[in-house]
Amino acid sequence: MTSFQHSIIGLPGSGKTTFLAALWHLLDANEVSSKFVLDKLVGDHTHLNTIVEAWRRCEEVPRTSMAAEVKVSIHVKETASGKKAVLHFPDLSGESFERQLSTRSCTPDYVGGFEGSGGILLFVTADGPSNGMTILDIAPLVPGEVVIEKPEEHREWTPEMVSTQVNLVDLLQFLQRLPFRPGIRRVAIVVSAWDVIQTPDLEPAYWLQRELPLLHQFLYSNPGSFEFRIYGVSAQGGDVTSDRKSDLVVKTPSTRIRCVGPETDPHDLTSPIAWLMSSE
Ligand SMILES: Nc1nc2c(ncn2[C@@H]2O[C@H](COP(=O)(O)OP(=O)(O)OP(=O)(O)O)[C@@H](O)[C@H]2O)c(=O)[nH]1
Ligand SMILES: [Mg+2]
Repeated sequence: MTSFQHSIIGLPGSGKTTFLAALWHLLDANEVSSKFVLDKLVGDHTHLNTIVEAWRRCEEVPRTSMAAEVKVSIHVKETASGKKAVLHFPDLSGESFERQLSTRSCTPDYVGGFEGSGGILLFVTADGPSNGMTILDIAPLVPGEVVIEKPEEHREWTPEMVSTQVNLVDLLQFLQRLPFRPGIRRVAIVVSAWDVIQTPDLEPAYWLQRELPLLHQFLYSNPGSFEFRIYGVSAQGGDVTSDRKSDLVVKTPSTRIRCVGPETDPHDLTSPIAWLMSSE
């Protein structure tokens, strides 16, 4: 049986925990076709069971604090071949990544997470302001003169001062230097909250190029370090804090999930993970 240590990267609120909750339900419930299914229940699933309960009730999963970070392990079986594997994922807090960015350091455990044979799930939410706008982009839209504020007094640098894509590129650049082992890593970009996208049939790859061009260009121009694919994922199925919730709770839970991207069935959240593990 092969063991895959996958890594998850994502700033606060990028949809990491909701994805794990939906994945746990999908694997356990067998309601829709997926590339792999749950093989057996081994180990401690307290965290997965806690988050999946909220997910099944169409409630927001609790945000992950640094104190609540855990690793989960799932024994799965490939649907087509019957091959068995153990998948390990950390559920890290977005705050840990912010800390890594501002202190320029990370834990040995984090480094170890990138040593194994798995790949990386990198999360970014579609449910946020468009990134990368500068005052020059906005200027023509604002009537009157744009007043450029005077420089403020010195403030300590924080990751919120720069755009999401700059932070994500920085997090990926960490992996290109020691102590991380060199080599080509697979990265599945998961654009979460894909349900907020108004344009039907929008390609996740096009979304990435339009919304996060720096991240796209970085991945594209570093084939010696990263091989990437892009998926649009709605792990919740919609905004559970809105009126949509009443429509969502009556659905068969796994059919709320949407996954758009290469080689995937419409509800199959396992597709990005299967690609991380495949040899093609
Ligand atoms: N509309 C919509 N919202 C989503 C979806 N998935 C997650 N969200 C929302 O995104 C927010 C953050 O989700 P989390 O899964 O907690 O994000 P996280 O990356 O684990 O955040 P931290 O634990 O703070 O690092 C929550 O308000 C979720 O309800 C989705 O598929 N659709
Ligand atoms: Mg979380």
